[in-house]
Amino acid sequence: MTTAMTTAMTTAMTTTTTREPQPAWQATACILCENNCGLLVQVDGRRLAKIRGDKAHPGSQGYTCNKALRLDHYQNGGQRLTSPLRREADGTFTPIGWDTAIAEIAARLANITAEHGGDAILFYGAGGQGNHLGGAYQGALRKALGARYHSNPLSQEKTGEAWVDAHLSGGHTVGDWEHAQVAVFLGKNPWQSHGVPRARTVLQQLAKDPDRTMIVIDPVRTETADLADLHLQVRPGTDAWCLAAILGVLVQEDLLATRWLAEHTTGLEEVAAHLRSIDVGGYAAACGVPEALIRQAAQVIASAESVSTYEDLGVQQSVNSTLVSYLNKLTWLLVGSFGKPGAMQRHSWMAPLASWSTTVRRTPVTGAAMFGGLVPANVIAEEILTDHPRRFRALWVDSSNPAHSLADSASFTRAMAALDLVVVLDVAMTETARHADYVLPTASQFEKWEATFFTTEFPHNVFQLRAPLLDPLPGTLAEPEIYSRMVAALGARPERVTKTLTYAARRGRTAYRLAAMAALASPSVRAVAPTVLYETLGPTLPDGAAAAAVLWALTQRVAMTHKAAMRRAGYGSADELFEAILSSRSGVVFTDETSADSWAAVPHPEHRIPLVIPELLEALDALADGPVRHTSEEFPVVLMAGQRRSFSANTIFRDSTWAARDPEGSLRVSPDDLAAFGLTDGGLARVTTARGTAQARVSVDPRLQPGHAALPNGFGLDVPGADGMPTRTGVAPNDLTDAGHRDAFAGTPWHKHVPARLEPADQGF
Ligand SMILES: Nc1nc2c(c(=O)[nH]1)N[C@H]1C(S)=C(S)[C@@H](COP(=O)(O)OP(=O)(O)OC[C@H]3O[C@@H](n4cnc5c(=O)[nH]c(N)nc54)[C@H](O)[C@@H]3O)O[C@H]1N2
Ligand SMILES: Nc1nc2c(c(=O)[nH]1)N[C@H]1C(S)=C(S)[C@@H](COP(=O)(O)OP(=O)(O)OC[C@H]3O[C@@H](n4cnc5c(=O)[nH]c(N)nc54)[C@H](O)[C@@H]3O)O[C@H]1N2
Ligand code: SF4
Ligand SMILES: [Mo]
Repeated sequence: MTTAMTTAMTTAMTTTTTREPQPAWQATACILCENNCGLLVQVDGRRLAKIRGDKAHPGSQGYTCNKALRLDHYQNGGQRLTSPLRREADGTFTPIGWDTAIAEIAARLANITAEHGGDAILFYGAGGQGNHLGGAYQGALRKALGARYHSNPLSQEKTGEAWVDAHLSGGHTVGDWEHAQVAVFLGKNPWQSHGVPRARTVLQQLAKDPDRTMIVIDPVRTETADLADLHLQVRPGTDAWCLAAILGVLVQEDLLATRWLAEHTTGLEEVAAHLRSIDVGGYAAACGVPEALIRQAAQVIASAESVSTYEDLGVQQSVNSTLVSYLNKLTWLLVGSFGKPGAMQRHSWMAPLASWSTTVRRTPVTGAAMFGGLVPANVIAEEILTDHPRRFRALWVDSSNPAHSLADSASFTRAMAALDLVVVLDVAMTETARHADYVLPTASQFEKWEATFFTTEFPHNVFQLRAPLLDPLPGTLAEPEIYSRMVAALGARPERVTKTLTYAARRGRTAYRLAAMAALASPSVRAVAPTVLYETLGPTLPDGAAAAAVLWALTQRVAMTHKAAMRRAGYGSADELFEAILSSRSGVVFTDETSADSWAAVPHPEHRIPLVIPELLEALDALADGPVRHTSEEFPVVLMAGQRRSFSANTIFRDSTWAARDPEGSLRVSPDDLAAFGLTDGGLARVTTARGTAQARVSVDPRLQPGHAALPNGFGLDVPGADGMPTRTGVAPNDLTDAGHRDAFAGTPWHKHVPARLEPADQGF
């Protein structure tokens, strides 16, 4: 052994023995999309120093995509708020104490309800992609104020689908991706946006398996389309014709699951009558897909043992979106692909994310239908910018950035200015917070107990309660505490019951359950139940997990509504499930479901699915002479304002350096359009729509068809630079969109279909 080697070994040994103990790997989850992949994180000081997938997470099983590894840019990259702020008459913000903030806001809200009623207060948001636990407490504040109007980003995407589902199977449906023989992605690019758990692995498995088929309906040759067996490359906005043609083939070529339909559905004859006359060739031409390919897709779907479909923003934020949801669901219903392995399924919830009802309330001013129980995001500004006596007077925003994410940011900002009171709960000074009267700084999602209610997996539905990785930043509070203080300040805390339940909680869960059931018989207690649980059961929960108190009630609900599935998952009672959630850091399978559960959930007589939705059959007929194009000579290009990419994540990252590639979020154009509009790859373009104009970096993308261009979502944030002045990176997509461009039924936006003009931008722009 040489001296050098001995020295090296001694050094190595010394380093090993004196090395600081490695920080522990702590379990949490990614907060960037609905899959919430389980993560293990090593914290160094206040930094999320090392991040990897958590193999013990029952849903993601160690999987992550590239984005999760950048989460320190969320925790430490943005301009965190550390004090409540009040806007003064001159527009500047004054830091104020929490007690002052809560008292002043409560007094102003009480004045508004006294003068105009609780319906004058609109609540927007209550959780983003990673944080829904706080939202579970917001209901208590809404009820304390008698506020019945609320909304969130689902009203920009899923409400049309929710209404269709409410008619058909009665609730949210999801694909059984691991088992589906045919998987259809409609306006959905899971390679980039996920949605399907462990998406890239599942897509690759589908692509490799010769017995399974993947069909992608997308105008763009996406990464998902690269893996597909059949790519129906529709012209943007023409999916209704494409799906109607597929359905036409199913009926006209006798490809229906006739016996299954007779047994499990009603209304087949009426629906078939509308499909029998469809001019398949004509509709194929309208959507730009070869007729032979449409016929082949129909054959594949009809002969499959099981079909699962996923429709997302490519159709839900485009023309005819509610009709397209209906036609999509008819494709799997008419071939009998519901409630069997590999097919579409109903599923359990820890807490439902919306209401699935065919009885629809309307908004107070414009009378817009509130599918899913939500005020359509696209009408909010109109509901405010009017002298109508029932207009909204106050807006409460939590975990959302509507001044950036709703169509036509300029009109939304004007609407905010017209209100008597705007309160924003956020971790950072956002485009929305900037226009608030009060900004309340919250602890980040890694500084508090958190969870999401994106429990949409079948057959193994997963719920994870995340423990904090770090202490809250001084000056911040978690949302459950803010809601609890607000309810108390409004005088809505039931003092006597709170005392009784505090005492019962100390005596154990059984005593607590009995006392809580008695107390909840009173409507005024029930109204603020979440904050009562937080204040009474909360303090008895281990490790400061008071925010988990609401889960006690939710697990009781699971035990009532999904008892058998909960038992199959290994929990004999609600309390057993609650304890498992509290002690498991990587999440639990809370229900193990079967296709029989799917059928049991169908709420109609004999669990038969009624196929007829009269309004939508009328809309189907209207396609025969409906407008196929919405572009014009002035605005010849269809701009997709908000494409999901490998470095886009809504507006969760405010630090533009998080993106390892394309930090400006370029405007993608087809090679033909590059030439046609005189643009240069890497140069600047001016994008103009009827609503606004913006300048973007051009990147040529052969995946796009001519006449179709794309900007990413989440860009164009106004973040203070080194000099304190706001600097903007990339284009804010909703400077270009029009709130009036929305679905006739659901009011959902046409973000993916914005007629635009592209020109070279000179340096002086
Ligand atoms: N990387 C990343 N992932 C995300 C997010 C993110 O910001 N970044 N956000 C999350 C959120 S909030 C959501 S809701 C999901 C959304 O996930 P997706 O819906 O998958 O995302 P998009 O890229 O908006 O649109 C999907 C596809 O629609 C296609 N499309 C555009 N126009 C049309 C059309 O007329 N017809 C059809 N059939 N397709 C069309 C586009 O080419 C695109 O491939 O992603 C989630 N995941
Ligand atoms: N043009 C166009 N517009 C779109 C879309 C599009 O494709 N094109 N997509 C739409 C879709 S699908 C969606 S989902 C929306 C998303 O848009 P938004 O609803 O605005 O959601 P995010 O951008 O995710 O913003 C989340 C906010 O929560 C804050 N936050 C983070 N952590 C916490 C926390 O712990 N507590 C609190 N209180 N706040 C926190 C963040 O700072 C951020 O301000 O955008 C919609 N708007
Ligand atoms: S798929 Fe990616 S962005 Fe979505 S939760 Fe998992 S790691 Fe995060
Ligand atoms: Mo979304």
